[in-house]
Amino acid sequence: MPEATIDHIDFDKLNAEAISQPVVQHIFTADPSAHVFNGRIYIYPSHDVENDIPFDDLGSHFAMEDYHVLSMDDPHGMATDHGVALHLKDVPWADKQLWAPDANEKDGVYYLFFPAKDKEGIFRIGVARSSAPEGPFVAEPMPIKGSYSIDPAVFIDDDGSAYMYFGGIWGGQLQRWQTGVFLHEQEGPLAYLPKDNEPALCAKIARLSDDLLSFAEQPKDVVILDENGKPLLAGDHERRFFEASWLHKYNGRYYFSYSTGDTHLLCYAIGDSPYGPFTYAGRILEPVVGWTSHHSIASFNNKWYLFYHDSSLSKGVTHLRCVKVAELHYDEHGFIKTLHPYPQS
Ligand code: FUB
Repeated sequence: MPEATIDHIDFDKLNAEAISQPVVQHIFTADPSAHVFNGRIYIYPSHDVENDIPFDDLGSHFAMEDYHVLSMDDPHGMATDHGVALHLKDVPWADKQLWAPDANEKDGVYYLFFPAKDKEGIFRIGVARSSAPEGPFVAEPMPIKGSYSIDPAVFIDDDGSAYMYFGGIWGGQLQRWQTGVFLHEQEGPLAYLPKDNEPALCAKIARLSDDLLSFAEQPKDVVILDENGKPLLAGDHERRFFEASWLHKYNGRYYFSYSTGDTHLLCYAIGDSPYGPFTYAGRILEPVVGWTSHHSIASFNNKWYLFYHDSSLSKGVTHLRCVKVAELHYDEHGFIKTLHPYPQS
């Protein structure tokens, strides 16, 4: 990942023009997964930290060690920080890099789903449980069997079925799992990626077991089709999946949204089943300050909101981000109106 070029940005001007401001400013937060529990908005973000790890294209400098849960009684206000909800030292199988989490609730139990590198340097996805949405959470002793890569997002459909969407290319290692075993002979974030004229790698979906602690099936591809019904190609950098899966349901249809990574866009695709296929439908958010873009979408009091992040609070430091929220609007056909994070810039 190239370091953001920040010298040319007037941050006072940019912040004044931004469509939203950080929901907390005392810590750096990113990758917000938002849910409404008991009438309150809960945000499950990554907790970004300063460190001396050199910048690289694998994201090694994203060296997060714990999670804090934030909550808000109104999307336009500041958030409450509930403190440490889970720490790396309390996850028996994990070694480093607590990346983007998600959470959900079933039968009064709150589940935190999170990726981390295990002791062999392989990203796995773990689960932790709590009796309260803000935690503290107690981690299972082992990651989900058969899990890999990053960025879990758990969607529970109206019939109670729960699905995990996950995956991320480059530092998220998804490209290393194409044969079903972790490929490690070649080095670097671009090894094992398909060629530009080949189908893009897909996010994964797996239905979860009733207790939300394991996969109930082998993960399957989340296929995104173009306007001709063909899977997006790997060279289609402005539309293909990179990381940051999210699934929400709007007017009975399934909206799969994601980041395009190296082109810094949040995009979405629409389908008629949680498994897809999904047809590419457009952009949700134009690039923000910083390299990564990540999000969630939630409804509160009959309005829809995009929870996202940028690096404005740190004045452009890529791995020191801040969570923001902005209202989302749909047109009469169900298409999302693209947001411009700094409309005048
Ligand atoms: O926060 C670490 C990683 O950066 C996330 O897992 C990705 O989605 C990107 O936001």
